[in-house]
Amino acid sequence: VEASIPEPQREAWKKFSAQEFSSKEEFEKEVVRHIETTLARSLFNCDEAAAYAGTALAFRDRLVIEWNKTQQNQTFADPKRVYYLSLEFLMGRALDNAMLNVGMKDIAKEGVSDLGFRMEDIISQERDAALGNGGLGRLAACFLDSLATLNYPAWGYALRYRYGIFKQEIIDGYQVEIPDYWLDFNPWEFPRHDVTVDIQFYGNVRKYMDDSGKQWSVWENGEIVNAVAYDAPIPGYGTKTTNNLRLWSSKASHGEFDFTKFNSGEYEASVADQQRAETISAVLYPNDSLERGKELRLKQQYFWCAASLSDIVRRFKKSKKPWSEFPNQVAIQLNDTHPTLAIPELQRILIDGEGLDWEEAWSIVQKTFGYTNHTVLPEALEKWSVPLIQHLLPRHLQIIYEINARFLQWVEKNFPKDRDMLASVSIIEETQPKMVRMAYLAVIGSHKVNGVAELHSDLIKTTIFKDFVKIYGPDKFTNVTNGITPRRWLHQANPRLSELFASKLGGYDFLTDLTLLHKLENFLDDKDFRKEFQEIKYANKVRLTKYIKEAQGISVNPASLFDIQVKRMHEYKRQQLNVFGVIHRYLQLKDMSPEERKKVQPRVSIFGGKAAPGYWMAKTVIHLINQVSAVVNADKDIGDLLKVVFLEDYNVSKAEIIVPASDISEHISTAGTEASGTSNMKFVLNGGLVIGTCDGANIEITREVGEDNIFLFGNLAEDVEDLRHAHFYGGFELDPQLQRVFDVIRNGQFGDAGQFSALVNSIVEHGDYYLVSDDFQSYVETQNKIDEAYKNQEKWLTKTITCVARMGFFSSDRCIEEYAQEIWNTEPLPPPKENGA
Ligand code: GLS
Repeated sequence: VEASIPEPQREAWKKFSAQEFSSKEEFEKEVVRHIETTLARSLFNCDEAAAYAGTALAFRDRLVIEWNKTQQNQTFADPKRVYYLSLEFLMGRALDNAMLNVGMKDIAKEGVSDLGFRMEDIISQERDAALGNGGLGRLAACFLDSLATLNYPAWGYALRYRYGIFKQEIIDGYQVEIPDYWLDFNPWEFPRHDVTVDIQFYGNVRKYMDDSGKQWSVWENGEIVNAVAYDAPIPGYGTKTTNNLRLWSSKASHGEFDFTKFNSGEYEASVADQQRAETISAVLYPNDSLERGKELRLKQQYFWCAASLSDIVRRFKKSKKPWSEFPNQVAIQLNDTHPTLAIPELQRILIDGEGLDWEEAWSIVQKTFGYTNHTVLPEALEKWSVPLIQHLLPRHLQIIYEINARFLQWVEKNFPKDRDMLASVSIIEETQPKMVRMAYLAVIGSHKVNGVAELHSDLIKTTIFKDFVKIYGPDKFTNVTNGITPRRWLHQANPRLSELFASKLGGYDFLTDLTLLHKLENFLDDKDFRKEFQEIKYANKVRLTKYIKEAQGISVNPASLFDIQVKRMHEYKRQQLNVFGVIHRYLQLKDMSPEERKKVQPRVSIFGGKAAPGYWMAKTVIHLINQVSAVVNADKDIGDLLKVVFLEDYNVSKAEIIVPASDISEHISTAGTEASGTSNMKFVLNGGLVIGTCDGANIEITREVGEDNIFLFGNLAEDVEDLRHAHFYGGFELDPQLQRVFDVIRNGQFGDAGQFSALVNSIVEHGDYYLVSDDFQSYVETQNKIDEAYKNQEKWLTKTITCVARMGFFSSDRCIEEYAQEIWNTEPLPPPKENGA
């Protein structure tokens, strides 16, 4: 029974119900109250950290009030809800976003100034919520912003990692990983100790028949771990809708420790269970596009899926609707295969718990789930060993086998002549040990499968899911090209540019309809606009210049061309191609006469990104970049003509400084490997141009901005296989310019050559899988074209403004509308009009 206040007493509640601050004075009052009472500090010991805390708590109160109203409204209306299951949400900082989304930043800025602080200092006190690795996790964060902004009733579900992605330090040129304990002070979360779910692992399955002759399976004798909910409010922009991100934390089911053991003096053993349980949600696995098959990771996945589904099912059951209504009330999106266990888990709940028969349950499951694929890289496709699943989740393994058996029977019936097909589409891979192919299970258990950019969505249909297209037909597969939220990636990261656009377009409507930016093309000849646009870019470069000096101690000239590549370190993303290009540039500069050097366009090459701790080759590339940086930056001969910077610990809040400062950004993956990429969109939206391969969303960016406004180079996806083949069988001829780069590396010009031999050999001896040698020449030529183009600043400016004007398509609002229509079949639920409003 739900607790509820009786009617006569409700008047008192209404009278005293919490109110939002609406003026500067009320805001200040809230900040001071929180500093004095919540934090027990005073004006005599209020530092920037305390001022941040007070400000954050004042805004948190506001969000909670709206959060409560949103949830109440949704409970009454009981619309179809969207649940976005993602193991990663790379949220970054929340305060600035909250202030801008509720539209109170200006008031707050004046308020904190009255209290003796500067807003920038306060904002920079906040630690990033870094519960993700890279693009996949940041996409999930952008989607939450769009879902709330567009008033969709939607929840995110993830894990409350005690440690987010590690902090990166560079020591002697090497990456060192430092744990990120981010929960010291987190004003944005609400523990919901009343929302605790029992999660079972291990145990056995018992079958029995009830009096009516019905067969049941019971999963029993397992180990129980508790999942405790922690909620974070997600405010929409320009709307009162405030959605929920629910993070699960693991806890031992018997409380702090085992009393029996404690009482018999076994103190260590008494807490061991507790620690083992808490380990489940302790740490985010730091791999991007790479799976490692560790038992703890599988435990995380099940723990999170089971807790989330139990929550979703409980909410559905409150409505007392029949089970057949479940898919009309619930849409669950699987962000990659990480939550695939939700499929057998829902089937288990429906048949073992609710007594539905298999067919009825399975039809509900398939209608409920949608699956987004984010990569075709073989090393990222998840497979779990059958013995491991058998041990950890015995009932789920039975269900997976049953799903597979019924699916294969159906395939056999419909494609009787195609024997190879059965083995190739089976969920079970017949290796030693047998493996469960999670992507196949996700395809079979969902009603729609989508890729994240056009090329990628085409590729999945012709490669990894080819046979499934034959089986289900092409309509099950669709594309939703990724997008980014203009609130964070324009308005928040680049406030001056946003303001300039608002002044020209008559307000900030473009922040919720990014296609309105097309009207900026009307101002291409407006001298004031152009001047202001250019000044803002320069100011952003100055801001980054200061940051580079502060963080890395390197002085760069903001008038140089800023060439930026920031993203996870990965061989397929080819930071090695970039750094080889930098070495080539350096060698050319060294060859030049002083006269020739005068004609050179000065450039700063900026890198940033984390390597997975176990990814040795990616770490080697980081090391090489840092060695090159040390040599080049110290070369007096070269001066400002070339500087090389590796920015430590790239994350969301640093991206907000880096992205607005690019002239050129690099998106140079081997064609066919980068599913989409999303930073490409962010850089262009902020008035930078792109050098890129015909890969992922670069292709659609080209379609939108026009070929003249992007620097494309390199081989096409369709030629990659032949080129790889040729490396092995056609002999290998190295581009002479690249040969020279390798020679100087081998001569030890950038430190101990032995350190880099595996990197060089991966290209010259081991088949150059990522086609660095094939693309090197066109990469270098294209960089030269960029130098030339940059010299004509007026033309360059025209290109950048044109590009920004044509970025409307890449708003995550457009993505969410596509998901809502094509996959979820859901409608927005706008907040009710307030009394008198
Ligand atoms: C990724 C892809 O590698 C990116 O290209 C893509 O933009 C992102 C979001 O769809 O997903 N897949 C992955 O495993 N990590 C990613 O960033």
